[in-house]
Amino acid sequence: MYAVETLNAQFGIADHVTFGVGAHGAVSAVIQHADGEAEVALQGAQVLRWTPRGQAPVIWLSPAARFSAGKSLRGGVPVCWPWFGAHPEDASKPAHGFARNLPWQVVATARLADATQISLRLLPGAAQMPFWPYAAELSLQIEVGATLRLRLLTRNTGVQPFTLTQALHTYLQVGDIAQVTVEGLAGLDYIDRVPGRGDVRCQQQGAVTVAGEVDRIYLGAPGSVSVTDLGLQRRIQVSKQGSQSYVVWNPWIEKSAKFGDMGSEGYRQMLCVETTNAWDDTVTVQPGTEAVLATAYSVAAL
Ligand code: TA6
Repeated sequence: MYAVETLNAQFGIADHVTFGVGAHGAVSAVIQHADGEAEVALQGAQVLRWTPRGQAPVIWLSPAARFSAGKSLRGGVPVCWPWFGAHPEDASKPAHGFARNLPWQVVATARLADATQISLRLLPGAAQMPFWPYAAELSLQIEVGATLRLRLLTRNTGVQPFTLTQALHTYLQVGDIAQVTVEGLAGLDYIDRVPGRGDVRCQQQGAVTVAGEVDRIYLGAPGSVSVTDLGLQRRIQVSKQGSQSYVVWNPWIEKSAKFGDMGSEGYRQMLCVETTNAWDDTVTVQPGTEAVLATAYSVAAL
């Protein structure tokens, strides 16, 4: 499916963009810049890791992550599109849509002043028509440096509008989840998605902490949030555009064990803070127009 030699000939940039097969088994691009390094799997255009210079990795990839065609690796930044979570009408369809499970094409790479950039594209085809009967072009632009920037662009290339829910489903690496707080969501309503809680609507009191399974869709969340990690003595700043919701998720012990690909105690070293269009934060894309979901991550020592 991917010819690494051809990719390096066409899109490789010495010391900045190199294609190969990673330890996890996926064909990926290693993206380098003086201020940071990342790896992007071509299946799903999935950022697998990002490490700013002088920092511990910021994007978490499960130590048990192993590539298999058609399934995203556990961790990184899975692209959930054209729906977030279970399909609204048919639970037999893949959770979080199909974009993360399909091979994307590299369209460009570039050296910028403050980052190294790679752009990838997905054209949903006949195989998706039975359950997503629309014409669209999906592209993801990734910029790697001291900041990690992701820009997911959906263009409606058909003649009928469609409505999206979507997410950049980011797994952040933390020192110990017991010493982590998320600021910037206080006072917002959230939907509690933990099974058995009935999708009850709650209000966030103060900073978010995790001492059990957390699966929340925060609504009316226009701005940025920060993740304070006492274990790694750092603060991760998350900003976004094109979204009014965030998802905060940690599977905790029991669900991690059921997944089987979280690694032992993996749940202690990760927290998903996802930039989303989820729940009632949907996006309708008219023919000939485009919608952008963008997010950026930066880190500062405490
Ligand atoms: O974003 C949180 C969530 O929807 C959880 O409910 C859980 O399902 C998680 O995504 C991971 O989903 P996945 O299909 O990647 O195992």
